[in-house]
Amino acid sequence: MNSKNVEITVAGRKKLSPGSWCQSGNPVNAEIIARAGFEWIALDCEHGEAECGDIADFCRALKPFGCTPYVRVKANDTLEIRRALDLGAEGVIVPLVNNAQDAGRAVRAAHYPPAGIRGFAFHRGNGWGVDFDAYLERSRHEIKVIVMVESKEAVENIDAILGVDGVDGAFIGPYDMSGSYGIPGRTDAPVIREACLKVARACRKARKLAGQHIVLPTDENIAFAVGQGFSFLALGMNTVFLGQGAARAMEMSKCR
Ligand code: 3PY
Ligand code: MG
Repeated sequence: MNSKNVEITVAGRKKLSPGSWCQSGNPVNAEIIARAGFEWIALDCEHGEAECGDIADFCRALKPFGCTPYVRVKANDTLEIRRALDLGAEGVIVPLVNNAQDAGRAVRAAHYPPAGIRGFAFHRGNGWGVDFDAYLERSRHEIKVIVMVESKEAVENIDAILGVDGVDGAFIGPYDMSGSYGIPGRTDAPVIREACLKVARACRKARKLAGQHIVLPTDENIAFAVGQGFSFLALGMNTVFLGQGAARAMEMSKCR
C-alpha cells in the first residue's frame, strides 16, 4: 500500500485543519459544532458516552456541512475499527498505539485485503452495496488512520510508528501523555512540551499529519501548538463547550 503523503503547507504556509470533538452521541451536538465551520469532528467511543450505535447518526449529522467524520475507537481492535468505518466514519483515531506493531494492527484493520484484513460487506459506508466498487477504490486513498500518541513509550518509538505504511498521522492525547510522564494534568509542563515537539518534528519529517487534542482551547495554547508544527487540531469538545457556556450564563446573571 502506498502511504498517502499529507499536504501540510499551502503556499509555503502551515495549513491548519481545525477539528473538534464529541464525547456524547447526540447528533444535535455534532450538527451545532459542524455549523461553526470545523473541517472534521471526532466522535469519542473510547471515553464519554458515545457508543457504536451512535456512529451512523453522527456521520449523517455532519454530511450537510461537508465536515469529515472521524471516530476515536474504543480500542485498537479489528472489529471496533471495522464497525466505525462500515457505519460511515472516514477516518479512525486509534488509541493504545505504543510501537510499530500496534500501529500496523490499526492499519490492517482499517484496510481491505491485500493491504489489510477489513471484512467486506454491504454497509452504510458503501451505500449499502450500491457503491461497492467506488468505495473500495476510495477507501484505499481516503480512509485516514491516525494513531494516538499518548505515552512515553509511543514518543520514544515515534519514528518507527510513523514509518508504518498506512499510518496517516499521529495525534497527541495530552492528558494521558502527562499521566505517562508521572505528572497527570500538567499538560503544559516542559517535559510534555518537549515530547510534543519531538512528535511534531517526526511528523514533519515523515510528511504525516501532526495532531493534538486541545481540550481547553485558548488563543495561547492554539498558537503554541501551531508554532510547534501541529496542524490537525481538535479544539474543545461538546461537553466542554456546553459546560463553559452554561457557567458563563450564570456568571452574567450575577448569581454566582
Ligand atoms: C488525552 O488527553 O489523553 C486524550 O485522549 C484527549 O482526547
Ligand atoms: Mg487519552
